[in-house]
Amino acid sequence: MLKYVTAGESHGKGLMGIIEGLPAGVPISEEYINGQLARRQKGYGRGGRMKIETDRAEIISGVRGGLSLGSPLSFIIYNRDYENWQGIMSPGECDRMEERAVNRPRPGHADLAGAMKYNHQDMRNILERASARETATRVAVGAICCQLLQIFDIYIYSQVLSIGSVQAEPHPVNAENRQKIYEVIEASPVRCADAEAGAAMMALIDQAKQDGESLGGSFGLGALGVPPGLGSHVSWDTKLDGRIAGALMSIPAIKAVEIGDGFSNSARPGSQVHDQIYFNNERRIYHQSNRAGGIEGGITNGETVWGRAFMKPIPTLYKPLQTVNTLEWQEEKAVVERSDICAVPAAAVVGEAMLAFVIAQATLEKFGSDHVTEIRESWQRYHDYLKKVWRWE
Ligand code: EPS
Repeated sequence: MLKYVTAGESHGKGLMGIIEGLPAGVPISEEYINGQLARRQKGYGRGGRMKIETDRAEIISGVRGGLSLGSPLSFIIYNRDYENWQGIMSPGECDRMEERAVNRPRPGHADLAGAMKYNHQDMRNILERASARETATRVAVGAICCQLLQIFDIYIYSQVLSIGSVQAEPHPVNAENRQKIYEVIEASPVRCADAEAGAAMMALIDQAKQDGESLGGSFGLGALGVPPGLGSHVSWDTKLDGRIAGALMSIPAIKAVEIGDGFSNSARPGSQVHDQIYFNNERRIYHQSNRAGGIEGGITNGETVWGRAFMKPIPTLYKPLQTVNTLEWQEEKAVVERSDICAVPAAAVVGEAMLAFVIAQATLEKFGSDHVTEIRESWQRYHDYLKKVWRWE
């Protein structure tokens, strides 16, 4: 079973991750991981922290000579900003703790609910771990999963589809155009394939900044090259759509997830929703459409797995909202922490990582073994079987 755990506070020494269950023989490159971390740091509307950090994952264990060993893979990402938080976030003596104590919880953040649950008077003890800074570790984990998936020609993509009220048309991504669209998206400061919508998104972010506001939005994402048969219909927790939705929903500020045309399908009659099945000698068995998002009954059906995640606006507002000072017990304005105006483009990169993790986990469930060579053999056997028995290409 592929699993991972992360640790680290936003302004502590650093962030760490441990991945267990990665087979031996996967080519792992720190440079590739760091390239993905750099993608997460970008995006129009991000705050001052990204100017301080240059996130780099240092692999501590589980890799030798560029190949995974089959043992737990661990890494550390140091927080450069920790230097400025000595005595506030130190594990030992903290003589400056009061300077950055938080007792005016931000509506929408974990501050108040977390403080109640863990009985922390200083809400910094909650926000430091609730911070989306933790998503740097997820991107590193996802990058490692992508390096496994690339062996099987499975590729993950994402694109920003809305920021605030500005919507963009989704650009269909397939094996042929994926590289070209990737370049367009990477060149866009908001990771949007539609240049006109992208410009409007940036103008909206500028406006939000002026108004002391924050903005949410949505991104589409998908996995190309996924074979039929990942996930399972047999139990609630084996269904792949549920697992993907859960993984995406666990990203800070994501409050809704759609698989395929999930939302609009609910308003259409069945004849306009379900992807009909065809057969001819050239294309063999296939679907003409993919409104299901590549998953039927919780099992991948061989089409692109795709969906969309929706992010609420970041809870830190420079024009703060009404809250309660829990030391003085009076109504006041919420604390203003340095933050982003909009982090949807970064969240899209995190979404890719979570999708990569779930697809890698399901791939290993179906074909898993201790070494990549064995997994490849099992993968090939299964594809030969699909071709012969089910006429699937
Ligand atoms: C983030 C680091 C944080 C925030 C942001 C994401 O750094 P700092 O708090 O030092 O500015 O910029 O976190 C949030 C938006 C949040 O709500 O916690 C990062 O590395 O992505």
